Amino acid sequence: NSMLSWQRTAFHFQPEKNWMNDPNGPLFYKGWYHFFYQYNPNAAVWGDIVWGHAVSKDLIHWLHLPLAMVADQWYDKNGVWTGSATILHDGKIIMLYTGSTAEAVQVQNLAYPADHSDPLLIHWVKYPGNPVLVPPPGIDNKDFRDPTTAWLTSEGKWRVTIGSKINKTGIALIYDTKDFINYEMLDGLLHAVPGTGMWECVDFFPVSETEENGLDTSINGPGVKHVVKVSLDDERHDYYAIGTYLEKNGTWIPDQPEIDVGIGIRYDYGIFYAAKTFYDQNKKRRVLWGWIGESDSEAADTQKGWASLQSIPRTILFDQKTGTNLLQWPVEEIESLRLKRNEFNQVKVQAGSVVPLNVASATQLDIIAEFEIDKEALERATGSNVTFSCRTSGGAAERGALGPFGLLVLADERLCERTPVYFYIAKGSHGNLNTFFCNDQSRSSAASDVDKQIYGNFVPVLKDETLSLRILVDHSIIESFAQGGRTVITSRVYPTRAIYGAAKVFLFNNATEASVTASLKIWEMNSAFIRSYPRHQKF
Ligand code: DQQ
Repeated sequence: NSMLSWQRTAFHFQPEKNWMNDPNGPLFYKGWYHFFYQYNPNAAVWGDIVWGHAVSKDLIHWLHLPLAMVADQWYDKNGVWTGSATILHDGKIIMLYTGSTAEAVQVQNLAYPADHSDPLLIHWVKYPGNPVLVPPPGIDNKDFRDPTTAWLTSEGKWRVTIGSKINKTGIALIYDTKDFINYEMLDGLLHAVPGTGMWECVDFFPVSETEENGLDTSINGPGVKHVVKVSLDDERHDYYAIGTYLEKNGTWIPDQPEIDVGIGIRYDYGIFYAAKTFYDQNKKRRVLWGWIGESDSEAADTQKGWASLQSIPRTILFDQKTGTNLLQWPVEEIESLRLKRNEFNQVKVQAGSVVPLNVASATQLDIIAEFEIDKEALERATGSNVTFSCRTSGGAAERGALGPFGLLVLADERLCERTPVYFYIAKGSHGNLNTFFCNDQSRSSAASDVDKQIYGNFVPVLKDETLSLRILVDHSIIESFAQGGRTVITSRVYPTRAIYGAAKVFLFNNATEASVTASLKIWEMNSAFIRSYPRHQKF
């Protein structure tokens, strides 16, 4: 529908029409990045789920391919649900995915490419003996889904984990297999956290404590930590924790019990769910994909004829400086879309002011910004015991001595619509500084039937670090990264005026005391080619 067509993005992955959700089975094979996804071919709402498929040379430009798998067997009649890829020693690929059976029982199924010599992996075969796993005793038929990529044990077996729950405790079951057909369930669990509910889309992967590259999923040993990520069905957020994997009994323990899976750190403090990583052997990095839904009404989605995006793929690294969190950063290939560069150096933004930035077109941007806050004001500010929270604050309108300050993106000339992406520094009663990173959607749109929450969280800032921001703006999405990707927020916003050539970008400082000095690079971004598959071809 042309009425809402400005909400369509220019460089984010999305199907041509209808509904998309979780990323599935991402992998690199014979020169191509493959991306599969939960897809409803019939409507812009969830249902009739099959696997969509697309390929890319660079994770940015995509070619849509025919559906990889449809719901054509009793063991996936109610949906070809989420799954993961494993690349075997001989280079062959296997897919494990959840089927919702004709009776709506969740089972695990095996599939593989029909022709490994086809770099596009167009045809997929389901193993005739499916399902390969059914819910074990004590597990509800509807709580057994989303197998991970398999990794090797020291004995040379493959190991996978599958999310579930017992009462209100989220759990990750563990299985060993030699052939992906026969499985042995381990007595223990990879992990369990009371009160977190059903664990969807569990992810499990190693990160290096010393190197700047990613690790193959089977890597273990000194200098390696392991991450567990779960998607909380009740809350619809992705949480991760860093810890130690004990390979012998297949368990994992968090470094810090108070920041355990499901109760600690989120990948993203905005809208971002069912994420999945893969090891990219092409560039020796671990790449994260995440599903970004809509936050407008279902009626609007039906009117648009599409719903959901995928995040710009993010490289994931262990933050060696803090030792307590991951770093997420848009893959470097996104920089190939940068067109005109606008530079602004040492712009002084006084307390209580807004500074327009002269950028010709501000609907497709890549922004890098650094902020220095006036040192005297920092020292002068009185500390207090009051705890700040982005979500429950008054947003960018709530003034403190040392914030908020940052950018207004997808703003119209008169600032009727704008989305502030900002820092807020709160001084504690002991003089300690707590820095928060927030997105305020409350004035993002003149439309009333869209979500206008204030998002955000604490961001770690080490001594003598400047505050830094990266923001990707693409029509109806804002992905923002603070301090090199320690804290990330994705917002979906639906401006009605700040669209196409009418969209602008501003600096703002709503602090009462501190002035800030900002230096920015702002690139206007090209659109990516996301092409449809030639229709005349029959498969
Ligand atoms: N989406 C899939 C499930 C998964 C959920 C169904 C997470 O396999 O648990 O579309 O969004």
